[in-house]
Amino acid sequence: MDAAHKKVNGNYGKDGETEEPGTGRRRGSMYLEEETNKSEVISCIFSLKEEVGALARGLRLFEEKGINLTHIESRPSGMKKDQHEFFISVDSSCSQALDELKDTVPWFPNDIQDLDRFANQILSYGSELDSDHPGFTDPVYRARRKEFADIAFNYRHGQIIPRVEYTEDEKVTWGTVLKELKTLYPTHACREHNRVFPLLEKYCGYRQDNIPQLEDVSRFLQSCTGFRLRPVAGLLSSRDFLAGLAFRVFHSTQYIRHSSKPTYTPEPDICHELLGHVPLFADSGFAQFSQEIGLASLGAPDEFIEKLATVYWFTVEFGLCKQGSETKAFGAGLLSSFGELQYCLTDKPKVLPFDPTKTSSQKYPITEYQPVYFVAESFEDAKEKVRKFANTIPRPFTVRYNPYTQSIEVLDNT
Ligand code: HBI
Ligand code: NLE
Ligand code: FE
Repeated sequence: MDAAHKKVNGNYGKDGETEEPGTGRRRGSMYLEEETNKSEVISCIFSLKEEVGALARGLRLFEEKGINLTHIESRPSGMKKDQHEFFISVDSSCSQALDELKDTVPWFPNDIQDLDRFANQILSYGSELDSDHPGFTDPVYRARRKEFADIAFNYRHGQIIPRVEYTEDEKVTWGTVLKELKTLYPTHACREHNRVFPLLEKYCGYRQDNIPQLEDVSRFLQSCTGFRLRPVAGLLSSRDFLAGLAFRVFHSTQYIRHSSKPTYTPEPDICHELLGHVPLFADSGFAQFSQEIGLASLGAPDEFIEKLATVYWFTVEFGLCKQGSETKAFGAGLLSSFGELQYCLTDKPKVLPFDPTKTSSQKYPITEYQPVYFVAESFEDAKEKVRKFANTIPRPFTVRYNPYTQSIEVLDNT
């Protein structure tokens, strides 16, 4: 074995624990990781689901690109029982072709269980707070955040979401946020939010003196639209976060904002998730719209992920919609913030019609009220527009969610 080969093998084991192998049923499934070395041999690893013909189909991709393989070996995947990992070397003259193949399609989850792989990919470790966070200097708050982060890190698909006993301090914070927002909902929230909210009070323990449990809320959502919650330690990348929506899975934080600032936080927290997001995910039109963004994101190139994240921002987070002759709020960031919910329907911000081609390139601040909002005609209309927009994303396949198997079906366009 040459030195280069050893080097790659060294990474092989390490990366096997943290990286994202694909499933090999299609182009988008192949995850390639490359190593170059002095002797001009290029090596990489990819993984395939164990099924008849998987390797033959995988190797055909190399053939199509005219890539000459000089070495191949395999081992069972340490991460997934039904997968094998393949270590290959190619001629250095094939480096560009290999880059093209790697760029073809980023990895994305195929089955709902694949979402377990996102758990420890939190942007800047979940329990670490930025130094300007009000809880940064509070050791009690920091320790508490660590407890929540551990629940999320250990969670696996299909498990019951662990119940949390919230402290008196935390309940007071929740009560304050809920009380203030409830005075605005009748006039400022969209009709879907106002329709669902009483059901959450009736079935899920939404009360001023009680912070609802994610498990109860998740079950309720599943009975409404099939959406479910999964606990998450902090911010996921846009790509990971949006992929969850394709499976009707919403990654939800479980901790609450610091008590010193109940009316505003730049981070998602349980108030934001339960008061802002959950009521809308119980609406079938909105659920379909959200899943559509998620499906559009699967395997999309980075620049489109950014565009879809922006579309998400101006709809699911900060969207306005027409209802009769009025404009109402449906974005969760509005519905969980007393100040911004009031502000968004005044004449101070600029309001533009929702149009994904334009909306997707609008710049926005994340720690202050939005200077620009977009208003949708309806969830149905917004969904159609996102679907058309998704068709402009360069992908060599189309995707469809199969709710019976809870997996993504890929239709090859090539
Ligand atoms: N991660 N946990 C979590 N919660 C969010 O609301 C969230 C996220 N990552 C990205 C994100 N939201 C959006 O701003 C878009 O990038 C999708
Ligand atoms: N600013 C919102 C709030 O205070 O509830 C949270 C927004 C999270 C994206
Ligand atoms: Fe949110």
